[in-house]
Amino acid sequence: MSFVNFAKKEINFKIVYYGPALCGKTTNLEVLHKVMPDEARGEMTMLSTQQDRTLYFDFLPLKSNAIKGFISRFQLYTVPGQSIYNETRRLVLTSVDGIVFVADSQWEEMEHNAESFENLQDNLKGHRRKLEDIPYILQFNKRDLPNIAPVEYMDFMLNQQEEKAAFFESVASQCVGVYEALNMICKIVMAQFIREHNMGATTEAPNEKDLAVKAS
Ligand SMILES: Nc1nc2c(ncn2[C@@H]2O[C@H](COP(=O)(O)OP(=O)(O)OP(=O)(O)O)[C@@H](O)[C@H]2O)c(=O)[nH]1
Ligand SMILES: [Mg+2]
Repeated sequence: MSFVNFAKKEINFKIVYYGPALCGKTTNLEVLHKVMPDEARGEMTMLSTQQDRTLYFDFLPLKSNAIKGFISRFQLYTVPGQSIYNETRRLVLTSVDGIVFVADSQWEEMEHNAESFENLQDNLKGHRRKLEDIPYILQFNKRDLPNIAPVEYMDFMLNQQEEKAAFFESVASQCVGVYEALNMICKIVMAQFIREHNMGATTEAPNEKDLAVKAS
């Protein structure tokens, strides 16, 4: 859950990139780390196997001034997608404030996407939480590949909650759609924070200037 340090005027938000194995979660954080200016980003931490598969999680801290009078720190995490690491995935979801569900757009991955989405909901239950109570968005990745499902199909497959989530198309390896997805989840997470803390209209949606991202 978001952590506020009133003395330091800091708010910490935890965002988790979730999704099936090899869908591009780590790539999202890597490209964000590349495009963020030094003053907005911290060190990226990765713990991976020799094949670059995430073993525990990847971590990228970002800083923004989007809530006036406060420094907002967004802690971006990924989970390991391989099915054997479910306990780790469950742990990484502890106190999550917002989720980017990254789906692989290739037809042959549709089943894995659906399984991972269900796995996300199961793991949240382990924390006595429900997906519909947590800000989340969908990111349909690998749109550059030839054998991909139409977005309408993916939306139909994954977006059946009563309150539909926003979705984004992306090519994470080329930094296409990555920033837009991050911007949206930050915006929704902060809006929820402001509602819950009765802070009134102290903020506007974070935009590229707020997050101090330079166009790459
Ligand atoms: N063509 C294409 N390849 C991509 C895209 N995004 C990521 N990849 C590639 O997909 C592979 C897996 O990407 P990762 O980011 O490591 O995937 P992951 O979801 O972190 O995988 P796990 O850590 O095993 O769960 C890498 O070779 C990436 O370069 C994309 O949009 N298009
Ligand atoms: Mg990874």
